[in-house]
Order: sequence, then C-alpha cells, then structure tokens
Amino acid sequence: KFSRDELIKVVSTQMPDKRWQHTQGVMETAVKLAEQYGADPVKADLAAILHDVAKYWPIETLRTIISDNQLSDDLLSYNKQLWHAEVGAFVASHEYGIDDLEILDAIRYHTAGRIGMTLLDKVVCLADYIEPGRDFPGVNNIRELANHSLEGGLVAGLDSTISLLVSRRQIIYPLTVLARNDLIKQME
Ligand code: DGI
Ligand code: FE
Ligand code: FE
Ligand code: FE
Repeated sequence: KFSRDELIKVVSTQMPDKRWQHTQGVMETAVKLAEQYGADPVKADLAAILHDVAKYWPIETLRTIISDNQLSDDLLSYNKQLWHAEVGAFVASHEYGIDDLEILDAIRYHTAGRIGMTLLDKVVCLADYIEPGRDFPGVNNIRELANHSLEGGLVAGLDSTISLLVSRRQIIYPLTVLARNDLIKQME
C-alpha cells in the first residue's frame, strides 16, 4: 500500500512537468469542490493525484492493458484520449493498492463521464475542467457555473467537449452524451 507522498512521487515521475502541474491543480480544485458540495475531500485528493497517471503511457500499452484485462473494451472503438482513464483506474487498483471503488470509479469516469455519476465522479471530472491552469475558450463560464451548481458546471464542461468534437467532426463516445443528458435530468 502506497502512502499519499509515495503516490505523489510515483505519479509525478511518469509525466512531464506540465502535466504534473495540471494534476496539482486538479487536486486543489477537487478538494475545494468536495468541501463545497459534500463529497469526501480525502478521496477527491487521491482520485485527483491518480486521475491522469496513464496519460503519457504509449498508446499501444494502453490498448494492450484494456484488451488483456477485459476492461471496458468498447472504448477501443473510440477516441484514444479516452483510454488513459480506464487504464488509470486499473493501475491505481493493481499497482498502487487503491481498493476504494468510489476512488477507482472517479478515475475511470473522469474523461467520459457516465450515467449516474457519483458526487465524487462529478467533483473530479469538473475539477479536471476548471483547475487554475486550464485555459480554453469558455473555461471562465464553467468556473462561474461551478460556483453555484456541480451539475451545471459539469454539463457546461461536457458541452464544451462535445462541441469541440462536433466542430472537428470527430466521433463522440456515446456514454459522454448519456452522462450529459443524465446530469441535465438531475437538474430539472
Ligand atoms: O486528461 P486531461 O487532458 O486532463 O482531460 P480529459 O481526461 O478530460 O481528456 C480528454 C480529452 O479527450 C478531451 O480533450 C476530449 C477528448 N475526447 C475525445 N473523445 C471524447 C473525449 N472526451 C469525452 N468526454 N468524450 C469523448 O467522446
Ligand atoms: Fe484525463
Ligand atoms: Fe486531467
Ligand atoms: Fe456567481
């Protein structure tokens, strides 16, 4: 079992400095959102530390881990950028001894989202959009919405991703659309 400090060490050494800075931003933001919206800040911190652990692994390594371990292999038919989340949850469990399913799910669904996102899923996914280092068109609007509504901020984040994919005529992973629709229903 890894201590928090050990996790920080092993995660930060498998990514470029810039990505580690992003991760630190997600840690800080996820803890704040957890405190504001009633999720567990300790779990939010751990999920944030690990969420992008596999982001810079070779794409063929990600593919092999997903297919050899019967992970959600429908992902393999969709954008490669989705794969690091599934593999991140797998290594958190199998390499780093994380046995808390809530933490593992928050890592697993931090990119795609899912139907019935838990409080912790929402906190980590939204923190990933709005951490202080993020700078994309519309990010300030999402930050503002996040001050008032966890679901509202997250829908705006997913909308920005979906719009970007549409504008590039890229395939959208269906679960992302289902996650977005489900969050809107929760807000009604
Ligand atoms: O890993 P990060 O860059 O911090 O953020 P992320 O895990 O949310 O990133 C993923 C990228 O995945 C994002 O720039 C958009 C891209 N992507 C490609 N297809 C999809 C997708 N994201 C979602 N949510 N759904 C897709 O179908
Ligand atoms: Fe990610
Ligand atoms: Fe991230
Ligand atoms: Fe406001």
